[in-house]
Amino acid sequence: MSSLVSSRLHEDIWDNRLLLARLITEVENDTATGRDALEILYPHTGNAYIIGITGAPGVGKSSLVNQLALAFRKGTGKETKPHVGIIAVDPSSPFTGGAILGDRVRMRDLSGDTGIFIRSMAARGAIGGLARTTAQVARLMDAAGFEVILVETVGAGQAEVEIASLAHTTIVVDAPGLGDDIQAIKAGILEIADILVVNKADLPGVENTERALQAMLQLSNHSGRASSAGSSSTPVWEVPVLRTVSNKGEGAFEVMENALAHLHFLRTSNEWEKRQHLRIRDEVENLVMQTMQQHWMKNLPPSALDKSVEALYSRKATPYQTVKDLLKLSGFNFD
Ligand SMILES: Nc1nc2c(ncn2[C@@H]2O[C@H](COP(=O)(O)OP(=O)(O)O)[C@@H](O)[C@H]2O)c(=O)[nH]1
Ligand SMILES: [Mg+2]
Repeated sequence: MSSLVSSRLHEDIWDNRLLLARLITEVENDTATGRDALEILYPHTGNAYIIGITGAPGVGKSSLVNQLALAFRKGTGKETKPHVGIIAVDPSSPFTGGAILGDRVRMRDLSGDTGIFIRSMAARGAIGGLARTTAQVARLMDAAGFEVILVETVGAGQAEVEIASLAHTTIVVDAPGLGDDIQAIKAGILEIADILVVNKADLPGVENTERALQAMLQLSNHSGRASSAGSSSTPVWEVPVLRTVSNKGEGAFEVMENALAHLHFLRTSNEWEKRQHLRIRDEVENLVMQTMQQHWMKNLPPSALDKSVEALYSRKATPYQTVKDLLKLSGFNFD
């Protein structure tokens, strides 16, 4: 076991931000140290409230995340301030790319506050998939005592929808004038929204964007949620549509309050348990598949796959039989 990981890891990571940063790198690289850390820390996780913030590039996600972090740090004045972890995932940018720097600059309001920890990640370099890595980085922050974790993703493809499903509350951000209202439904993004935010409410066209979102919400209500809405005993979450001007900090407090209301809804209905169980099941299934695949590849004789491809190419072998043979060569036997 590496010197980074000890049985005291939970206490160490709690007050050692540098250790957290190093463990995140280990997890991103899927090293043995990273895996050991995740195993040791697992009993200390499950406490963080994870909020996903997603939407097209340029709508103002980073600006909103910045403002939300500040809002959570200010709190409502009653309770102790939560520690806020931020994970900014931008699959389109390499690790040294401009977007990362841009995020750093934009999030500079937050620097100096030791209750906030920011980590940028890019798709390239995420071994074993961005969704897995993001979930594990969130878990490290959770174990390190961050009560609120904000995950910013570009809402484009399936991977980003998966990352968003990591969140307890998903905020989908739109903005006027981008013409991406239709895009949002296409990507299935609207279905995952617990809260809709129209950012850049200072720009013309905000009413149009709002109206388009409301209309789409009604459509999806009629199809998807009609049955649960019908029974009066089942609590139903009505997706709010909120306005923000995130570069000026307007509206972030309401977004936070709505997020907390959604958290309360999850806790008081059976949704929380249901979602957690689904997520854990998903994770185990994915890990089993990944582990089997790795085992298969590791134990396969060097040229076996090439030979099989050649045999299939010349029609001397058949696909299903080949798969059986290849699995057998790695020690799997399904007969
Ligand atoms: N006019 C206006 N500009 C905004 C607002 N929020 C963010 N911006 C600007 O929009 C640009 C993109 O913002 P950013 O937060 O990086 O968007 P992201 O790509 O979704 O993370 C930046 O230049 C921001 O300053 C807003 O509410 N109104
Ligand atoms: Mg951003």
